[in-house]
Amino acid sequence: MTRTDWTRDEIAALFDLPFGELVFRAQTVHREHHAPDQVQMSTLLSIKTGGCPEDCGYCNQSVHAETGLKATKLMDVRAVLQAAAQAKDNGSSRFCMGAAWRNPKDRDMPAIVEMVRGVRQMGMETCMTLGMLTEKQAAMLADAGLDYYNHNIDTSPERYGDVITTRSFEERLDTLEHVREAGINVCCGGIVGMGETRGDRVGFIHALATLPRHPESVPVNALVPVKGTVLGDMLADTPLAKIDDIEFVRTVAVARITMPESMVRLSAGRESMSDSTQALCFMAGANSIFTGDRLLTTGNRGDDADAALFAKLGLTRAGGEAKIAFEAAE
Ligand code: SAM
Ligand code: DTB
Ligand code: SF4
Repeated sequence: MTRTDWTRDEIAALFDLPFGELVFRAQTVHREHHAPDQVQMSTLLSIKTGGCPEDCGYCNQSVHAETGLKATKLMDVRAVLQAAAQAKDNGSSRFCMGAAWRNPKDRDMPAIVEMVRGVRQMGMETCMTLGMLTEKQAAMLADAGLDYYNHNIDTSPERYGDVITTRSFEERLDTLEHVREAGINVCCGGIVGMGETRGDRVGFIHALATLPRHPESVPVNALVPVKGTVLGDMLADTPLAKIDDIEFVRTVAVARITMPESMVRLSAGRESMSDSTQALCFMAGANSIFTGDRLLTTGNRGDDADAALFAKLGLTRAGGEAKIAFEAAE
């Protein structure tokens, strides 16, 4: 039985283990539930960029950030499907569409539903991240065949109000419940490296690992510091607040041990992460990444660099049928 009754003390004790012991345990759990050499690949597309009324301190798409990012309208369905076809061609098995919204408006839903249907018809898994959802909107997405909904808790419940003031941690949980009840797979994780304490990282993993059912997918992002955002500027002024690589790997390992069946995704922040740190993350149980040279609005490592890394580590792509550049690098 998968445990959902982890205590904060147990999670703190995992974080405290000698590094070798922690990674060994994470790798052992990983092998019991997943193929150790397989990594699932998802591709992101920002279908509606910028101009978001929320004040998430890490995000360059917030109207409260001074980043000069140009706001756009919701993309055309056809253009979205073209981008999905390209992602499939590049070997990705899941297409994740993100919108800079507090929540979708009902008038946006028909286009969103068409995007889900179209991407599914191409034989790819679909994921959407659109902000808060009502029960009705979640049911509409489920009806359209949406496979995953991404909605992050981002940090510990105690820290949440320091990072975002325009919504509450509880509202996040409400949407997650609507998504679950609609029968859509849950993708939920957060960001480390926002100047939080070890205790916050414990609280963050604890909140995920004690959900009534673990998210099928847990993205662990390292903050991408963007100038003009509260947290990007904070990090530029206090470089020591940057998360230590080993502490990042510890967070991945504790996520793997406490949520054995979930896919743990090494998400934002890979562009500035060394090959060695990423290799440690894969050893610690990460088994999914975002492909391509763009996340939503910021850079990602790109397929060539990933192909070289996978060849070096002997990792293979899980799922998806398309041809892939990864084989070319071998
Ligand atoms: N607006 C929707 C929402 O917030 O739920 C969906 C899009 S939002 C950009 C998706 C997630 O991206 C956030 O929850 C956060 O975890 C992550 N994210 C945003 N900006 C980031 C950054 N600068 N560094 C790392 N992760 C980031
Ligand atoms: C998640 O946890 N990370 C992805 C996805 N879910 C939507 C987004 C990362 C965004 C990084 C900043 C950007 O590129 O805009
Ligand atoms: Fe808006 Fe999402 Fe960015 Fe927050 S993370 S400002 S909700 S786009």
